Amino acid sequence: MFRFKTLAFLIVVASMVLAACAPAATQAPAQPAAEKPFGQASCAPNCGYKDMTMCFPQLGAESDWRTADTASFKSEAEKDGFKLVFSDAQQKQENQISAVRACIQQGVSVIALPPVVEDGWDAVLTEAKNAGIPVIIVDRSVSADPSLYMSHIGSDMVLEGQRAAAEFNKKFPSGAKILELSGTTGSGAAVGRAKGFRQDLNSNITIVDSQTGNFTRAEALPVMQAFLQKYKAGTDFQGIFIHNDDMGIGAIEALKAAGVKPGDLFIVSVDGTRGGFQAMVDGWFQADVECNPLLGPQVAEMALKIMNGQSVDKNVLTNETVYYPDNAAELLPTRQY
Ligand code: GZL
Repeated sequence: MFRFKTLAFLIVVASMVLAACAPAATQAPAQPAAEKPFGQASCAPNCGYKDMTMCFPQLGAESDWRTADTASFKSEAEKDGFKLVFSDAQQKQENQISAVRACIQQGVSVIALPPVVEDGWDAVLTEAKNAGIPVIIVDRSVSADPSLYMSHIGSDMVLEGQRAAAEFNKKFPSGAKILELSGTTGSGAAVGRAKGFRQDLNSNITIVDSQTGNFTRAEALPVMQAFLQKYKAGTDFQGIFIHNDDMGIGAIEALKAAGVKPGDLFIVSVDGTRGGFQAMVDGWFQADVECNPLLGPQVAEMALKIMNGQSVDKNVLTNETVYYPDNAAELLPTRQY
């Protein structure tokens, strides 16, 4: 009996020793560290604006709209206390791309890119992504794959074009012939506005001719002069769709020189700048479709969220309206741009 008990004891001890030495076959494999959200900074989740360096390779200074947009970013940086790496590309994409590359080298926290045209951004956006730098597309849109940037914040340009078309449809129920002064060729603003305008314009309203004025007063003046050489105001065309107020102001100079009077033509512009409001007060514009340039605060807020690892919406569109001459004089003093 004693020997049996001794044997049983030895078997229990041996199995305990073996169990303790056996590999932990049932332990779950070590979990990989959780991927941190793209663009999250080392100061997350407590990053403040003092930790942020925002690259803002502005496309140019071609219009009052653009001037207000730039001021919106500079004043926001001043107010919040973040560093703004600003440059002016003079409406040249190659300059914007060089500025983005310089910011990548600098290792900025975020790039806020207002693209002058829609195409040609895939390579540099891929470089930014590979460098771990988040990009927010600001104002106009890009055709690049959305996986290459965090978000787009700006206007619905197609809707702006549709709103302009609605004004012509209302004015000319029996039809009309009109001209178009379009914005920068290939820009998201000009492409979208032209698309929306044509989508909704009634079929009995004909666009007799369309030329670009590159969103500037200086370039719109000769285009309007050439139009007036070719077409008789009132007879060959009864209205003009103009993609921004600055080109509208350039066009007015040519119309005045040709003896056209305020109200002779039905003109719809876009932006809603002070210059556009003045043109409505003076009777030249019969409507001005709003396009808001004051994007600095929204972009700064989104950039900080990204630095703190928070998720952001892929596309943030500005709520906008249409302004009319009937209250333009009253609103003009209140306009911020
Ligand atoms: C629109 C913006 C356009 C404005 C123009 O969001 O990109 O560019 O309508 C500006 O005034 O030049």
